[in-house]
Amino acid sequence: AFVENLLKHPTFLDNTYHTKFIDETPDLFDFKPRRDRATKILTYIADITVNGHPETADRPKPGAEAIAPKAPTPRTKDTIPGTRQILDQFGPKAVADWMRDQKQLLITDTTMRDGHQSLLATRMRSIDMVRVAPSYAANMSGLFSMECWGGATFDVAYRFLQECPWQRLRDIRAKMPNIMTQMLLRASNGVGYTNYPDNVVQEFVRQAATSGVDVFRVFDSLNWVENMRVAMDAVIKAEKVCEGTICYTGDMLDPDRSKYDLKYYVGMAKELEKAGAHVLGLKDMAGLLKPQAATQLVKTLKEEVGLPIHFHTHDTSGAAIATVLAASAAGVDCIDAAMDSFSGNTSQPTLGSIVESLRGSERDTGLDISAIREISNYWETVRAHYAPFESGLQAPASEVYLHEMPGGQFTNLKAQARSLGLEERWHEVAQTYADVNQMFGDIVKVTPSSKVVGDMALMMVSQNLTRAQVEDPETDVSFPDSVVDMMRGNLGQPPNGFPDTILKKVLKDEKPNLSRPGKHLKAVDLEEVRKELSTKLDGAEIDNEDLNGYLMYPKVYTDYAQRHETYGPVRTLPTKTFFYGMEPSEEIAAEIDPGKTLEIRLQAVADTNEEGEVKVFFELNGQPRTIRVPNRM
Ligand code: BTN
Ligand code: 3PY
Ligand code: ZN
Repeated sequence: AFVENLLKHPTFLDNTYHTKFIDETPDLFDFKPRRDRATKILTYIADITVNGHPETADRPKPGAEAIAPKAPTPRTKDTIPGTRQILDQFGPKAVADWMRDQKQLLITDTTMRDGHQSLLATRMRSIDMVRVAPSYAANMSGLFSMECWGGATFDVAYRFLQECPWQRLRDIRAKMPNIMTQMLLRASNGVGYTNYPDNVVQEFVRQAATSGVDVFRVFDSLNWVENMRVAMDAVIKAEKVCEGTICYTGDMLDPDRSKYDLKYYVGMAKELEKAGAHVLGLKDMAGLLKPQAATQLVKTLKEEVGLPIHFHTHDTSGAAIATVLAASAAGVDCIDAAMDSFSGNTSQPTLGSIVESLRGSERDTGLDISAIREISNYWETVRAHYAPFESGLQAPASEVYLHEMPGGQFTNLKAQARSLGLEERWHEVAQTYADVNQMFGDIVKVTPSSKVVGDMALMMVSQNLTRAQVEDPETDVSFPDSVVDMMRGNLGQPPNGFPDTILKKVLKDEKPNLSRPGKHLKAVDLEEVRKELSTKLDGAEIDNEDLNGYLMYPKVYTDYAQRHETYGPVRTLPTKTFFYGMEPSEEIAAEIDPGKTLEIRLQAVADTNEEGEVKVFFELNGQPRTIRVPNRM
């Protein structure tokens, strides 16, 4: 068995065998049958080639425009100093001072996070991001930051893309050493959908900072500053940029909706400043801030609060660029935009168009439009590979001012409605979403509170329930778990709490918990959990990144880890291969370690035998290899 293990060991197969190899490679003495990474990857390709990928079945296929993406040539090999160097050399307060001193409008590129979260159900794979990172570093070094982590990307990476989100972060960071990376952190909800114990949030932030996050946009889904402090303090402790964030909702200028008026936002901004934020984030997750309101809000916040302001919006209405330009004229320091081919509709407004709109003005961004076009062309080719995840949304719409759904939720909820057979009743879902919001007391709707409102709206439409019926003490209603959880206080409290009518109806005699959820959650014994996870995974070594993945998402993480054991580093496969497998005579390359590349050619696929298995014939680095997989079709 030893010799067999030795001969099959990837290092041996790849001719990098050397005399110290046996001493340094104790797994040769582990006689459990263990397959090398090349075999694992071939197994994955064979399986997808024969059975298809479950996520792309019955979805539109990429067209002829889905050619292999080629990143623009970096215009220099030198590292041009950027915002990252300011942070590393002088710290987060210096970044904030620098922001305030700039005349030009600063820009964060959201393509690698919110752009694909809002347009492609968060399905963009790391390889498509990492490949273009050197082009950004060389050709777009004037960007303020690159949003590339957090929000929904964390669990989607494990859950659907079979890749490690931490590795994505490290790889982008390594190839883009001059632009600050940015993440979206849901405060006490981490990158999950519920509040975590304080020490889990602290440990997550520490690890994210260690693995490469520079700017943390911290928000709470009910705008409760009290529930943001643990996360904000952890960012400050890690000496990274803490962007304490206000979520914008409703319509500040509507006298009938005075709950979220100018005074409310100024008050919250002051609280965030006191809590130690370096930058004030203004997060308009649904794209509700109108140009006139932006002028007033930004002007007032600049006067009343000393922090630089970073504005984020979505173009669901089609009016986002007008709002960005109004905010710019009112003195906002930084804004978010997506590269042109990943912009518009539920995503961010168009980066190149903002740059062009400001050209020659006082707030000229100084970014190179030809570099932007090249990078946007790259993203266009990337996007073509994700056709199965396109939402089919045809046009922007003012209906967003009615339903107020966040850009990241809109297409998701639409897909959920479709799967419940409610597709033709979508506008009813939108109206019901608005009704639920009022029933809950007019709350901020952003992950995870937006999911609760969405769950309730879908339940009501599918059961033909009106708001009046739900509120009627005489009608029996069975509420979604997420609604019960939120009414119990497990996401914290909105301004003035939840209305009594809905609380009584959902909780009956149970008393809600009105204090910060983290106060009641017991600290987790991290080393105990590490042992528990290791045991679950047959004694595997658990590093801090793995531990943090498991703490956020126990089942999603272990499922990922088990599939990783079977399929190996499939993140290195081209996106087309990952979702569709290979065709006979096709050749691809997968770089499984720096400088270590597998050249894979699919020779042929045999017929299914009597045991229901299919033999798939490959050439791996010129050597024939046969893989057998079950035919599950
Ligand atoms: C998932 O959707 O469950 C994650 C993607 C990886 C699933 C792999 S793909 C090959 C094999 N066939 C399946 O149906 N699931 C696994
Ligand atoms: C997220 O939390 O994922 C969001 O994008 C909220 O806007
Ligand atoms: Zn957003």
